[in-house]
This record gives sequence, structure tokens and C-alpha cells, in this order.
Amino acid sequence: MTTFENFLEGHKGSALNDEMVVLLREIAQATRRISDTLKTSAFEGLTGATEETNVQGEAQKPLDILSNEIMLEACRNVPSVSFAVSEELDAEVAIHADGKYAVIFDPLDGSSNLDVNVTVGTIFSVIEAASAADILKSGRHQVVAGYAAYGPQTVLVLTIGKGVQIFTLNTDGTYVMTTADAKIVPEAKEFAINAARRASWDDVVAAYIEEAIDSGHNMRWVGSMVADTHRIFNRGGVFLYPADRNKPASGGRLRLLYEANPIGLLVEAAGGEAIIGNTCILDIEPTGLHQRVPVIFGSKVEVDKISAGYAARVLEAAAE
Ligand code: AHM
Ligand code: MG
Repeated sequence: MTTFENFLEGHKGSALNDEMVVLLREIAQATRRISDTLKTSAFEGLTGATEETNVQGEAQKPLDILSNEIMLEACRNVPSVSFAVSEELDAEVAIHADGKYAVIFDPLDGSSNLDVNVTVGTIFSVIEAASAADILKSGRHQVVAGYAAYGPQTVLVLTIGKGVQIFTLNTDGTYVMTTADAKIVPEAKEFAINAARRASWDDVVAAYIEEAIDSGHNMRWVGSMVADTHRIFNRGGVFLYPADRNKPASGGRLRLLYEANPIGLLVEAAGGEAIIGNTCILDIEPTGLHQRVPVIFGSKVEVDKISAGYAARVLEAAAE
């Protein structure tokens, strides 16, 4: 049995330095606390919405705020953390003046699903950033990334740059490795997209989905990115949240720093692909903390088909 802590210790001094081991232990502890808080939230009056909205104008739920506090506290507990950057906060928060790591997180992804008891999650990544100006870097600079999914089981999925490990939370609070070196199968006949937005898809996405349905693919949409991602880790498929073709400037629904980049690092480390048009998500240079982007990721062969569609479109545009 390999615990999360055993795994970290096993990589200490090679893939992970001492500071990163401390930081990851603290993040894992934060996810245990969030998991426990979710389980009893109905008894604590932590349901429904608050009067608050976040910087993006989205209604905040009590559990969004509490999860954000738990993640912030984890950051404060670790001397090597310089900044905390959260989907729920307007700007980065300075943590330790001599810290070197920025922790970037969506404390409770998919929180619109909370009241219906559907899986939600915490997404995180860590980059080196001694000053606030260092935070806006492409996803290739992420040192580690992961997510916790709070569903029938609480799982913690982590990449330390190479490989992806999956840990499951036991009743004694121990994260036990349940999948070593997880891989996303290259082909799978399943896609995840909010089909209600079909009229807003671009031609490439519309053509891919039409072809997928014609060739017998199945559709699944949880509406919690971590849950849809976790399914793809287990049985493959593609996740798509494209930009609205009528509002291209809006970028899409999901955020580059808090959602697309960490999931992109995990997906690539598991042999899958994550793209924006025909560019890898991880190569996008961010322009703002809360920047939204169109997101497509999953099984390599499927994502390649979509990427080829975008590449052809670029060639056609150049020929016009
Ligand atoms: P959130 O971070 O505010 O929860 O929003 C992100 C979520 C994703 O988890 C999910 O994939 C998407 O929003 C669902 O969007 P939709 O409401 O279009 O189904
Ligand atoms: Mg989110």
C-alpha cells in the first residue's frame, strides 16, 4: 500500500524538493478538510447561495468561500508559498515575502452542482513566482498540478510533471494510491459537451460532434469539470467547452489559470492532449489572471481529429 505521503517521500530529493513535499502535504490536507466539510454541510447551514458574487460576477456559495479559506490557510502554513491565486478572489494574495511558489487554484469547481449532491472538486497547480509579475506564465511552467474530486469517493489526482498518480481517501484520512501511472486511452467513443449551446459552436466542433454521433459515440456531461475529467482518466473520451462563436472575445467559460492549465498538465502527463484551436493549452501565454479560454482535451486520437480541423481552417483562411 502506497500512501500519498509515501509517494512524496519516495520522490524527495529527485523530482520533488523538500519545500514542495511540505506544500503538497498541506494541499492534500486542505482537500481532506474540504471533503469533510462537504459531507456535513447540510447540517451546518452551508447550503444555497450567498449575497456575494466573485470577480467574474458569479454567485458565490458558502462552500465556495469556505473552500477558498481552507486553501488560503494551507498556503499560509507553508513558508515557501509566495502567492495564492484563486478563482474566487479579485487578485493574487501575497503570502510570504520570501516565498518562491505561487499556488493557483479553483477551490470548488462545479459548485453549481453542490445542492444536487453531484461531484465537485478542487483544482490546483504550482509555479515558481517570487514576484506577482512572475505569475502570468504559460502552463508549461507548472511544476505540479492536480485535483481532488469529491464524489462517492474522494480522490486526489496528481502529476509532479511526469506521470499521473491517483489516490483514494480512506476512512482513516489516509490517501492511498489506487492507480499508479494513470494513462488516458488514446481512443474512446465518448464525448462531453454542453449540447444546449450547440448554436454557438464553431464549424470544427460542430463537425466533430456530428461525426462522433454518426459513428456511435456516447455523450456524458456532468457539469463539473473535475468529474468529467475523472471519467476521461478512467475510460477515455473528449471534453469540450468551446468559445461562443457569436462572442469570441469572451474566450469561453473555463479559466486558463485555474482550470485549463492544471488539467492540461495532468492530461499530457497521462498521454492525452489538451488544446485551444490547434495549439496546446500549455503553450498559451496568459494575458490575465481570470482569462477565459475555449478548452478541448482527452484521448489523443480524438483530440487530434479536432486539432486537424482547426489546422485546416487556418490553412483555408491563409489561402483566401
Ligand atoms: P465554476 O468553476 O464556476 O464551477 O464553473 C466551471 C464549471 C465546470 O466545472 C463545468 O465544466 C462547467 O462550469 C459547466 O458549465 P455549464 O453550466 O455550461 O454546464
Ligand atoms: Mg471552476
